Amino acid sequence: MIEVVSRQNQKIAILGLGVSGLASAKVLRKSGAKVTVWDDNLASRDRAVREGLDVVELTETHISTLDALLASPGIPLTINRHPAIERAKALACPILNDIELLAENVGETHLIGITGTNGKSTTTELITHILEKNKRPCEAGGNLGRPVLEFEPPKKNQAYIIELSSFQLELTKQAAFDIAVLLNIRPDHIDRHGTMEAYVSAKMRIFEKTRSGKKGIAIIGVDDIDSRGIFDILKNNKNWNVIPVSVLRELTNGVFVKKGVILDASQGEPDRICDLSGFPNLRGKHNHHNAACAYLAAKYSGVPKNIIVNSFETFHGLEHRLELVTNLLDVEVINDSKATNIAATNTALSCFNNVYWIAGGRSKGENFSDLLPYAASVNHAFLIGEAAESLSEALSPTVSNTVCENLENATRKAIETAKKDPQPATVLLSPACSSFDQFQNFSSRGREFKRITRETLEVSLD
Ligand code: UMA
Ligand code: ADP
Repeated sequence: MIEVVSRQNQKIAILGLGVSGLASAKVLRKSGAKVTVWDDNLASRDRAVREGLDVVELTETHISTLDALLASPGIPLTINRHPAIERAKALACPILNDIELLAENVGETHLIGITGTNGKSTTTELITHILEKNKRPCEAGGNLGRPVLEFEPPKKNQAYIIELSSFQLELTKQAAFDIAVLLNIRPDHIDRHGTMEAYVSAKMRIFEKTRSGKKGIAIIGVDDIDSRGIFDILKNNKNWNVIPVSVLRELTNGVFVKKGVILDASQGEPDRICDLSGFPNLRGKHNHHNAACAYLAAKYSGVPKNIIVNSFETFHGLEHRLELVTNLLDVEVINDSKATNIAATNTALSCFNNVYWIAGGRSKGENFSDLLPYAASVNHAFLIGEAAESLSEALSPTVSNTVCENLENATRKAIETAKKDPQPATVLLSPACSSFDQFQNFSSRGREFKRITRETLEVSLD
């Protein structure tokens, strides 16, 4: 656990008692702050009372006594702004998050931040894997799932590798990352930020600060228009050494991937780093992009080239990201439950042929017709959740589809139909939507998909 000495004796209230809020409450209390907590959900408040936390409603009177209000990432700050945030702003009470507290308390510890619409978790895990292979003490977390204040205190040569969502970056103002990676920006979370511009400017906050007297390393994917725009703004900034990355074109001043080979032209003539095509868990252009960014983060963390390349080979893919569930009876089943936006699903649709596709859930306000250019591989779509009807409307008549009640029906139907297909087929769960209408999160949706798949296939094999 991190010791938050910077806030000793301060009065801090925590809003939201999910994993990050609870961790913050415990760490702050242990570090000598005077902590109160609040959650809009009664069961969460009851649990907090059982844990001995001081539950106090965030009234104007209470907020006016505080040194700071710590907001969990899920608390809306702009669109449908939470009333306690409104009150804190009106009373000029500082609003912060756990990333700021970490940065305040770990001195010069090597901090690598990773953001982007898609590929954050994969790249965070990949960088961690490479640094660990180089025997560097590493802690990985943030949006990845582990709250950053649960990290072990910094050891000698420590690296913290932090996945950062736009929700977290909205409140990240003082934290300075030695290496900041922006993978890509595609429409996502418009329901939270209101506009694409607001989402892009939250992402850009990763480059807000650098260490005093030291240039930061900014690694920026330049294959989409918004990231390219940020690259153009930052490239002449004297506080950053800015390195572009592309999988779509050759670069004279950055790192690019050509026919699966990473080439580093960031310091002159292209240096051939390695051929990624043989690495089973880094398949697809999107993973080549993640690997090229991870290569740079590792290079600037002092890892020799041969260790980086060996680590690519031994990297295990992540659960719920194009995860192969089974390959039986000429039907390959893929769990891509983490594809919660259109760009991620389009990546998945481009990787397979003859697809029986399961999609839907809660829309994030994107335009579903943006799926059409990538849907040529789809044989039939099985649509679920709140977004099923609007997905059906956007896909019809180009993509034949059926609105199903739930994941169970959709999966059974998709597998049964795929089995009857004389051609090899892929059943793909890649929802292009969040899971929150029917599941607790993308992991429970993915696990449920795998359970139903196994049950359905076992019955067929009997
Ligand atoms: N709550 C309120 N009022 C509200 C909203 C929420 O009281 O208006 C309460 C809920 O009742 C609940 C708690 O807040 O008890 C939940 O807090 P939270 O949503 O911030 O969730 P945590 O469990 O703290 O998890 C957060 C991140 N969640 C979100 O960003 C929504 C996790 O990212 C992250 O892994 C974790 O901190 C550790 O750092 C998840 C996520 O979905 C994976 N991220 C989004 C994404 O990847 O697309 C951004
Ligand atoms: P994040 O943490 O940003 O959500 P993940 O690594 O968990 O990213 O991957 C989420 C989804 O996006 C998966 O479906 C995965 O196949 C896809 N994906 C991964 N990397 C990329 C990328 N660079 N570009 C587009 N899609 C990607």
